[in-house]
Amino acid sequence: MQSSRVFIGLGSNLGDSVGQLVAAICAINDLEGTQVVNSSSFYQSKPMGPPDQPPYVNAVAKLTTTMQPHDLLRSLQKIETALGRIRDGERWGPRTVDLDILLFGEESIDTPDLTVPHYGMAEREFVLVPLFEIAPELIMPDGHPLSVWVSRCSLDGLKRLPSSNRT
Ligand code: ROI
Repeated sequence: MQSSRVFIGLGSNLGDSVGQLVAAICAINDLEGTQVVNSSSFYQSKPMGPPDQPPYVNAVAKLTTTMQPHDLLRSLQKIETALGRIRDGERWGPRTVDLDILLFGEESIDTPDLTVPHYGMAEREFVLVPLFEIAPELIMPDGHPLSVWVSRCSLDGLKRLPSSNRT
C-alpha cells in the first residue's frame, strides 16, 4: 500500500506537558500502518494568542503512514481526547494536547475540518524550528527552502529543552 511522509506539530500547555507529548508520540506510533520515524527536541514557547496562559511545550514528529488524511485526522483527535483534551470552544485557549497535521506528502487539502499545509505554519517559530531540526532539507509549499521560512520568523521566547526533560 502507498505510504505517505507526514509531519505532525504537537503542543501542550496544561498539566504534564512533556509527559503528554511523549504519550502522544507513542500513541501515534501505535496507529495502524503508521510509524514515527523521527521526532524533534521539545521546545518551550511563548503562547501565541491570549497571553494570560502558561507557556507551551512544542515538538514536531515525522511519520510514514498508509492512512488517508481524514482518517489520520480522526485518529489524532481520538488521541487528543484520550489524553484529556476538552474542546470547550475557546479560540486559542490553553490545551492539554494539540496534534496538527502540518504536511501530508505533497498534498494540498482544503476542507472545512482540515487544511494542509497547515495554515499558520509560516508565522509559528514553535513549528518551524523543530521542523527544521528533523527536516532541514524541506522545500516549503511556496517553493522556498524551510531555512528561509525559519530565518523570517521571530525566535522570541523559544527555548530548546534539555533531553533530560523528556523522560
Ligand atoms: N502557542 C504556542 N506557543 N504553541 C502552541 O502549540 C500553540 N497552539 C495554539 C495557540 C493557541 C494558537 N497558541 C500556541 O493552538
